[in-house]
Amino acid sequence: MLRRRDFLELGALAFAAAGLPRRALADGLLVRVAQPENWATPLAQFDGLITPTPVFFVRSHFGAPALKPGRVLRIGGMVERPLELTAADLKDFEEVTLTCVLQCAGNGRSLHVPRVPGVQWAHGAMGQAAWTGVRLADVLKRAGVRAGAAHLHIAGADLPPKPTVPRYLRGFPLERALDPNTLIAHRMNGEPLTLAHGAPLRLVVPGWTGNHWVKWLTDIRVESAMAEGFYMQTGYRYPKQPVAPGTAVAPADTEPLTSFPVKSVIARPGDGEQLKPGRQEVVGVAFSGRAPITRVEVSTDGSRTWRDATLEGEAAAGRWQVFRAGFDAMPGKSAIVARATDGSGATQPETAQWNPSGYLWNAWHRISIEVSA
Ligand SMILES: Nc1nc2c(c(=O)[nH]1)N[C@H]1C(S)=C(S)[C@@H](COP(=O)(O)O)O[C@H]1N2
Ligand SMILES: [Mo]
Repeated sequence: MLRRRDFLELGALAFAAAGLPRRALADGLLVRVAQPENWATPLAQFDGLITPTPVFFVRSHFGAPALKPGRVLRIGGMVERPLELTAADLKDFEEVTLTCVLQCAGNGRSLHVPRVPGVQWAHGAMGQAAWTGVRLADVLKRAGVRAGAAHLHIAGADLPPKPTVPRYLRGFPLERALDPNTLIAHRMNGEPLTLAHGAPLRLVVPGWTGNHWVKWLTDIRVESAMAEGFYMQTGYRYPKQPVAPGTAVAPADTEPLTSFPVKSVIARPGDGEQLKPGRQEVVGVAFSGRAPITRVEVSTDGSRTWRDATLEGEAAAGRWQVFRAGFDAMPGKSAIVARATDGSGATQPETAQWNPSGYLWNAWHRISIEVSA
């Protein structure tokens, strides 16, 4: 028999399922913008190889469309055999599971100096998950890409609040689509994709910024020319040459974003944390969209001296590893800093390269601690 309390809880669940109250859906996440969903993962979660789905950041321009498990994805344009696929049809292709980082291009935006407009992310617009789906290359092979094709034009089911606002339409070169790591995914961390993360089908583009990972997929068209529209010609572009902080950059001097650079983030201790003297540990994650991580250095004296951290997990471009460094905490205040290096020889810079949209922030992560006497 149901007690009155259980009954009330069931009632609350029913409201949550109907989308009310929305706040409940963001439990465990930091709400940057409530609606549309722009919810960040707390730093303390970045101490493992997998970010649990309930605390995995959500970024959306217009909010999720209706949940439609049977939604059709059309593959068309310059192909011999246009296809219509649902999530159930993916069983006709080889299944692939990849563990890799999803990071928003704007992750760290709020840390750029001078500040730039846009969602004010700190560190929480990233996560690592195991993504399951099929290779986009296999689907395109079945469709038969015609000669002269060079770009994909990609759309999802989400629509802007009014017709004068441009839709979220993206694209990337065919070459990237044919990379065996580019997936059409339907599962995340072993469960069906949630609506917030793109159900029923989304793209997984390891090593490249989140804007390429289109959710709620409806259309993939193969074309000869690059896709157009606001999110190709204005958004998600980066200066071709480094610019001085605060400088305006003409569109002709920008190019589309692709991969994200080397980065590490400290999960523990937390910034401002009070610690006991004695043996303590710095833990975090390090990754690069461009090459495997080769080294993470940690300083516990504000970057005067550095020592190598140990690495856990598999090394690969676009995949994060956990780093750990033990240290003897001495009474007083100090700063802990981490910096990673990848296999291309790139090391995290002390100061990130400023750019007008605040993309790709990857400066040394520096936190303060206070050790009691
Ligand atoms: N259809 C659609 N796909 C989208 C977006 C969107 O607004 N609409 N946002 C993109 C951006 S900018 C990012 S960072 C990722 C975030 O994925 P997540 O919400 O699963 O973390 O989704 C991408 N895919
Ligand atoms: Mo993003």
